[in-house]
Amino acid sequence: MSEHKAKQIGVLVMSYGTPESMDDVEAYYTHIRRGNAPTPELLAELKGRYEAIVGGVFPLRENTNGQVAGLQDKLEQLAPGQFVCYQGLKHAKPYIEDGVEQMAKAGIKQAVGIVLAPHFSTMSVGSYIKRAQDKAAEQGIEMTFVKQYHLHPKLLKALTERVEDGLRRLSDSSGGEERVKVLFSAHSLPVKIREVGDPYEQQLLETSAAIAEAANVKDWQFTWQSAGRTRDPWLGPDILETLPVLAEEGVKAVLVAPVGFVSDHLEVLYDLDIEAQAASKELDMTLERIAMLNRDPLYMETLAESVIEALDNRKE
Ligand code: FEC
Repeated sequence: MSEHKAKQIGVLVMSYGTPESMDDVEAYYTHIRRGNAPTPELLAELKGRYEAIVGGVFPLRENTNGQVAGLQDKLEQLAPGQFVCYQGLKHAKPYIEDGVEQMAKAGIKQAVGIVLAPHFSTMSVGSYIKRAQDKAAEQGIEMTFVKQYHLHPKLLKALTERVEDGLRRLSDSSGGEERVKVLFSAHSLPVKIREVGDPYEQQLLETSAAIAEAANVKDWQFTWQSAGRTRDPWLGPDILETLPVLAEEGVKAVLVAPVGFVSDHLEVLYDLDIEAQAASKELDMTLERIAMLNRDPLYMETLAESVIEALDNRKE
């Protein structure tokens, strides 16, 4: 092991993961379902959704790769030679454990973990952290984690700019319609997260309120999306329930801001751009969506500063 590597800090950048090809969808879905293979109907339905987003491409892979590279560049600017990024995915290769193992093989002794999702839930970020922590302990790596960054000023700035831009587009596409509603959204989770005092809902509302204030948006609300296909009750209302209520209230134009997500992927490109878009057309409403962050420089700075801060806090 080189002396240099032993002093470098590993950064485990964790993301949801996506299949590598259509043949991979079954294994991916089985992993999401904790080893239970989906029924043929569920599998066909999921493959259909991937087919619908530009013919079965998996944009999340390229976007995650870009974000990891972008974070590495930004860290290099802020602290030359100090950090080296590794990727660890929740439901696809390279898995979180693979990323930790790669760090160990490279001789890394100290690492910071960060998830490409700004809000903490025991069921989301908490479970990424647990897997990374367990593997790091086994490999003798000392790890610290960024748990959330939902109020980082640069994240809020990037999202506020997108809301302002979305409102301009909406004004053009709806012919200057006055009854405009901004709908902030995020991935739903099972209602049982409330039993453990999970901060997820509160953090999402805080992000939404901060952006609304900065963009001077008076008429907004939060709604859920993309609930899983399980028997558990999920947090609601879902966007597909919210849209008809808004139409009933006379809202004619909606800007969706999926602040719980940071990339273009299935839950945005299908659930919003295809499904919610079709629902709004049925209701005679205009719907626009804010652009996703992907490799936005302000998002890269948010991640880099959060990593450095987590490391500094640990040293104190
Ligand atoms: O583009 C892609 O290929 C992947 C898009 C994708 C993202 C994503 C993010 C989150 N999920 C979260 C929670 C759950 C829970 C279940 C669940 C199920 C699915 C299924 C697909 C899927 N999720 Fe996902 N999620 C993405 C895709 N998710 C596909 C399976 C089919 C379906 O139900 O639609 C339910 C698991 C179970 O069966 O018990 C819970 C959360 C996030 C946002 C935070 C994060 O990125 O980690 C929370 C992107």
